[in-house]
Amino acid sequence: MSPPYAALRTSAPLRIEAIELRLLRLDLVEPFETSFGRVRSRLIVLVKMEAEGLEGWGEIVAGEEPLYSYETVGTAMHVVRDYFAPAVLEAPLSGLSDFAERLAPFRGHPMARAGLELAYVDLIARARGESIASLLGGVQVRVQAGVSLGIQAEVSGLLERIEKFVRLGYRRIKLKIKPGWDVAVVREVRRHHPDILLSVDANAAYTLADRPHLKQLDAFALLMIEQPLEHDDLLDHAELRRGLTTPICLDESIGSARAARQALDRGCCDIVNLKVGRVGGYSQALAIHDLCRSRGVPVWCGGMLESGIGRAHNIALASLPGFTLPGDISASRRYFARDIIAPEVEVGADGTVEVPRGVGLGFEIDRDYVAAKTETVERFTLRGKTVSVS
Ligand code: SMG
Ligand code: MG
Repeated sequence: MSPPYAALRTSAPLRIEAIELRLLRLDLVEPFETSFGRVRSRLIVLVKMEAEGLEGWGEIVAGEEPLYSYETVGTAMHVVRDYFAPAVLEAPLSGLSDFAERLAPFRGHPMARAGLELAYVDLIARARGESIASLLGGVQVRVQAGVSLGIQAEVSGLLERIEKFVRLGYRRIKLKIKPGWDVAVVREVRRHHPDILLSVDANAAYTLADRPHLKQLDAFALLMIEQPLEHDDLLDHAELRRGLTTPICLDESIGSARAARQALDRGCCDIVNLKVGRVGGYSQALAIHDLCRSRGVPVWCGGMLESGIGRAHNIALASLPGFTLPGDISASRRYFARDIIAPEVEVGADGTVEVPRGVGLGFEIDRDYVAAKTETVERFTLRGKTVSVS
């Protein structure tokens, strides 16, 4: 039997007529602090692809600085402008296999690659008159919401925020941790909330030498500890895992389906945080999903503080059957005073988000707001490039 997303692997040839890269800055409703630094606003890179009178939209999730990963807004603009866009524009594309082959000569830059691929998938979905979720073979009509809470100046501030999101119905609370903001903080949170689904994310802030320290987290019935060790490490995670009872989840270390297979084969993790932006797009994300599902490894949908466009793609992906744990999928208003999609993403009182059924992304793009926030647009066609700066 062909997989549900066979229509994505091979689809009717589409000649991409233009690709636009648009930069816009959105302020976060509050700063977000992780073990590697603090973010106050997001410089969003939107990708628009045009073909046959249709538009597809994607987002590149890279940060402004190489902290979460080596990719940045600057490196992504460079590789798309100089390599990926010319390759995509060169000849009609007939599905994700063709797309992957077209970009295969180039190494790395999965976030830049994903931004283009997301726009292409939105385009295919619109050309077929289907939602992205249905094109992917999504089965869940609502997906489970969770919230990721940054490091705070005081534990009291963290407790207030947990209180608020638990009251709003969010199904899982994730705490960012780092040396100096870990065991004691988790102990205090557990004292106030003995029963919530609670996880922690270290963003690679520890080493194997910290094992005795991390072992103390075993006392708090955490759902998982996410990415405790180096961003590109697999094997030390396997070693750490043998000494802990808290399940280990990998995020940064899973950059591809191959990395996922190696991680599962070698016992490096119990759970996978799947981000379509981090792994280079839907082809890789679907392969990782299928692999984890076949091995009984739970998967959940991560987030990169995306605008509504990136988040709409995350929601579509999270509708697949292997996404059994709540994701870093929160309401638009948790991130921005105003989002760039309509309607905005809402979390229901039961802690779930509806998977839109409309064509493509399933959300309208708030074009006035996008235009008001746009800083630059670069447009690429077969004939060349035009740049406009507002
Ligand atoms: O989009 O809700 C979100 C953010 C979730 O914590 C989150 N993301 O390592 O998982 C992670 C971080 C990466 C982004 S830090 C800028
Ligand atoms: Mg993470």
